[in-house]
Amino acid sequence: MSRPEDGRARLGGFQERTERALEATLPGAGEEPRRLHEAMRYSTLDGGKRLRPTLVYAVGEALGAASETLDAPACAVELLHVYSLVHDDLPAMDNAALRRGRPTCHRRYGEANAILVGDALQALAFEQLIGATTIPPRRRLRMLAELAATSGGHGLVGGQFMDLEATGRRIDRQSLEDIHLRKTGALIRSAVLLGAAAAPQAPRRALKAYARCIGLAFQIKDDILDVEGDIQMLGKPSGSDRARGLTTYSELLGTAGSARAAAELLEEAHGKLEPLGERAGFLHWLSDYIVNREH
Ligand code: GRG
Repeated sequence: MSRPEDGRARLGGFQERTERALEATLPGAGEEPRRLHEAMRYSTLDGGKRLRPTLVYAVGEALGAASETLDAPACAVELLHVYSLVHDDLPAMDNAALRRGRPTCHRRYGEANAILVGDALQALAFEQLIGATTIPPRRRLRMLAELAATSGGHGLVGGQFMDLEATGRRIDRQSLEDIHLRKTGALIRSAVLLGAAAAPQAPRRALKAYARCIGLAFQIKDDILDVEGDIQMLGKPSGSDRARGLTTYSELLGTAGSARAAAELLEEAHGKLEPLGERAGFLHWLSDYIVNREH
């Protein structure tokens, strides 16, 4: 992508498309039980950078997938992400007060309701894919298998479990990487692989390696922002990871060392996109954006 403004415009386009697709997917606020559906909409709509759905669209389009087959996987990944945020913010986990610049779901709707909101969002993610009949059944099954693996004990839930066990203990870089590859990394991998699964052919091995690099780089940047960012930009207070006693990249490598590690992973990520050639223009731009973002 030659001009930065072209990248921004495409990101904006995918963000708007995601918003429309989510709006069409979520139950209406007037549907019973109303408060549950209102809370699901509150947590999901009108917020967030939509990086994961954008990755679905970007990978799918680069590989020639029909654009109407990408809305369902893009929504599914974002719904799973929002579920993980709602549950991660709960008092038993992060006990966070703010998310995306607003009170967290449990602060606004109560703890028990927020647990149910997360559960319902997770189920909706799978329903989305099951009902996406424009995607041939074999490809849909592949997407469902990937999303299920991302959700379970070897993915988000396992990573969160390990994270809780490591709270208050200093862990080494290898263990930290292991946790983040299951949490943040797994969702980003799903986004990339669901986009790939929508296409007739995909260089899956290169894309998996790309997703690994960009997932880790995303997390390292998240840790840097947790030290350097401010509440206005982040939509939540900074310093929350350290306050919870979690080991962070910034703590292990220092801010300059973390920035170097992120830059190395970014360079590696660019290299992994080589098999896509010129079709990967926007993915290159998006990779830079993920690592250089300010929130
Ligand atoms: C299953 C409870 C449970 C948790 C799963 C992925 C995960 C584990 C928790 C997410 C919580 C979290 C804050 C992780 C740190 C990195 C991260 C995913 C930050 C938020 O992602 P952004 O910056 O957020 O893309 P927006 O709001 O832009 O979508």
